Amino acid sequence: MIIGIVCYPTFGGSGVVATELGMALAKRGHEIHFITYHQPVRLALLSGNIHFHEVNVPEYPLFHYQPYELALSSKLVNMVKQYNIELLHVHYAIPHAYAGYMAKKMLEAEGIHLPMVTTLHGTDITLVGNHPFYKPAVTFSINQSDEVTSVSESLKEDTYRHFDIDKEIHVIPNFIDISKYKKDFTDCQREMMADRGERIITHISNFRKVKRIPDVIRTFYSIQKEVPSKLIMVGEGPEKERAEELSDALGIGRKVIFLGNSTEIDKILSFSDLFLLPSETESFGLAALEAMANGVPVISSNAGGIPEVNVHGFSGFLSDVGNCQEMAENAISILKDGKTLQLFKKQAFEQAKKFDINEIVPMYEEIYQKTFSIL
Ligand code: GMT
Repeated sequence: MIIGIVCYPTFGGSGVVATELGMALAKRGHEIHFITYHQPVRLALLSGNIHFHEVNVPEYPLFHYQPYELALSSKLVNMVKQYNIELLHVHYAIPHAYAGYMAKKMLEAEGIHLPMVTTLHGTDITLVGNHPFYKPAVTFSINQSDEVTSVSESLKEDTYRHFDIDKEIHVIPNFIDISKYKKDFTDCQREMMADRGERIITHISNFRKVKRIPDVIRTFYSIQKEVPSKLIMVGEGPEKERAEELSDALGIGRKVIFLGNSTEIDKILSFSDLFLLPSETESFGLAALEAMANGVPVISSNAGGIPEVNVHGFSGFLSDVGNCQEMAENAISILKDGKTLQLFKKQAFEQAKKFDINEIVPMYEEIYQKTFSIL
């Protein structure tokens, strides 16, 4: 199949999933065209089946807001015609499903049929898309998609609850390539981050409010009182400065390492002992799955789709949002002795295996086929 993929090219989960999916589909023989405003951060262009087309938005002083949707839908039309793209898969409803629908209609006027699959990722439904300024457009473009998928049951339910949707939503969970996860780190990499005898606790996110970054710091504050440890904070975002201030105020500034955005997530996770994800809402929690695939148990909130990924008492523990005390107690119960930690590491990896790419990618292929069969 010749497939156009539209996504955010950033470090965010939806862009990561779209990129990994595109690369996996290319390996399975499909021709993939990424159409977005930058080359996606995880994209390896070392395959003949992968193409990248940049969307440029010319600046014009009359425009207070530059019209990205317009540029994207025009680019989609041009790329579909130039490369005979047979299907469009858009990740994140805003504005991708809307721009995709416009492209579809423009092509229809020229006698070209372009099926469109929309994948909902979370904040496009639970936070941003819900805003009255966006809601009618989001509802319309979901309903006009040929097929709709969501990354968890929880997100599917949220979508039906918040929007007037008359389409079936198929749940296709996020995935990892389990064959990539081998413990090949050396002690020297670990020792750059922590002293011998210290546990390494990690958090990775976009540092938005929804991630409850102060809860990460507070939970770690209680953990390090009982278990010698370091906290590695990976990512950039609006809450980062506040987190640095809070660490200093609690007197643990030297134990909290802020690394910024990283393209070496797996390396960092491979020498981590525990992952913290206390989010307010989370449709799936891809970062938690990536941690588990690296054999890292997860201490998380029980919000949204996280319980579909992290199993309480097996791959880690879940608590109510904001219950930092319980999160810290659960973390200490895993970290306090080597035997328990090894058991949870093994179990985290076992749980991650259920989300192997080989199980999940065929589900998308099936959805793609469905869009052709209803022609
Ligand atoms: O909030 C983020 O982490 C970024 C956001 C995105 O759209 O890139 O992530 C959402 O999609 C991810 C991939 O499907 C999910 O794993 C995240 O849970 C989801 N974030 C939220 O629901 C807050």
